[in-house]
Amino acid sequence: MSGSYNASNLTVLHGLEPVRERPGMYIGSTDTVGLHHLVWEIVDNAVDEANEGFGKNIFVTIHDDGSMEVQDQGRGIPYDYNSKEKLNGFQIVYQTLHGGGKFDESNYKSAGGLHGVGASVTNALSEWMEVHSYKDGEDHFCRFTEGGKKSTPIKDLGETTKRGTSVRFYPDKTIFDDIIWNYDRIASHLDDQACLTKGVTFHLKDERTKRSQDFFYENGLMEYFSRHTAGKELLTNSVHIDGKSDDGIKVEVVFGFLKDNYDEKIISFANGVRTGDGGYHVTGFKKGMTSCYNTYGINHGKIKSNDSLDGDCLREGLVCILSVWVPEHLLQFEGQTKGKLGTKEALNGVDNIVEGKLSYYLEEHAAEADAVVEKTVNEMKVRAKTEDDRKKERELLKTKMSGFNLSDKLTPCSSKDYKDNELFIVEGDSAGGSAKKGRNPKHQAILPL
Ligand code: 0RA
Repeated sequence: MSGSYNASNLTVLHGLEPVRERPGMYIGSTDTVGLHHLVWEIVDNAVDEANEGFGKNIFVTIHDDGSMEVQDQGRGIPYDYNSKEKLNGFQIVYQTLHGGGKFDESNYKSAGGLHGVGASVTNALSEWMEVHSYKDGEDHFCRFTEGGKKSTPIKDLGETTKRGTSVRFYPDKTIFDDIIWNYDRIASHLDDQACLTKGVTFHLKDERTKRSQDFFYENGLMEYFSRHTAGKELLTNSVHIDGKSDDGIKVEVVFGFLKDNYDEKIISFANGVRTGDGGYHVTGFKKGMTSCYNTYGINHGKIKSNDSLDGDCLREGLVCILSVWVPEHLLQFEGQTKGKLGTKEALNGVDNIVEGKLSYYLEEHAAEADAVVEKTVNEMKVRAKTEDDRKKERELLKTKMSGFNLSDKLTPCSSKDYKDNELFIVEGDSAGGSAKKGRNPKHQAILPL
């Protein structure tokens, strides 16, 4: 495929240069984590296309030569010339920064890359990239080289029965520490994506080892929940809530409580990205949930009207999968690794949806609600007990400590006339020894560290 074009046909663009100058700003790092971001960006485009209802399969292949391929069954990239942008479709998607993967700006874009900057970042950090658009029965092809700087003219490769887009790239060795794909990392990412994109199968194939795996969730988060709790005894059935806030934030959450378990496990996502550090959506969920169990507890006489359930105690044994899709103009990630949702609107958005639906659910499932309230009240008693013990222990230590010396290493001076006294802090015991010899014992104290 290479070699059949000549230099006079090459398009030179400077648009991607900033990505090569500061890769960290776009993919976080140039270590193995950053390397894999190149794949997430390409997978995002395929997922976006599937989320819009185009394509039920996404194929991810790690090739023998170290290149990576992602193929979808969507509408195919429109390769024709876009007179407004003065670029063809391949150029817009793969050579334009912040141009995103779509011309028809979809409202809820996957943001697997750090800033959801799009597939052009992958191109910018690749030695080469080859793209096929299978559209209207025809195969159109383009190859980029030198970090997306050069591209062949679009080639019509004739008829095809395929449909969708295929992207294959080889990362730039001068940018990345090592080009070593990690099968497990990719598998786990695709597993997450599959649960968030129900009905779509992600096929992973590793040509190096012949290992392969499919990821598919018919019921999305609910199935993810049941797989995560498999073999564990549940205190309640799982609760499934979904809805859309006034700001257009789509919320889906599945949660339940494990029996005899005191961990809190909240797995959260925002626009398909795992938010390992939580954020406003998680806070909103906690707020809504605590409020509903409190209202239930008070209305049903399980807790006194001026008492309330402690959120931490309530969440012991909780397993929760929370996913939100924030419209692009509100989407914001925070923190060093962008693992935290910074969209403030998500707090009230999630809270309102959870409160609205969970309050009904609890009234209709009183036995389950009672079990959770009872578990929480018990846990609060246990904690109060330890709190009492702690208080007692502190009092005890306080009395023991009276008459306590700052340090047994301190060599005090004899005078109690503080304003004439000096304290010498010296490094090490031997320095302390010398200082002791040369000091004025009346006014000079020595403390070796
Ligand atoms: C712009 C418009 C249309 C599809 C796409 C972009 C598109 C981009 C990518 C990138 C990877 N896979 C993709 N699949 C589709 C819609 C074109 C139409 O309406 O036919």
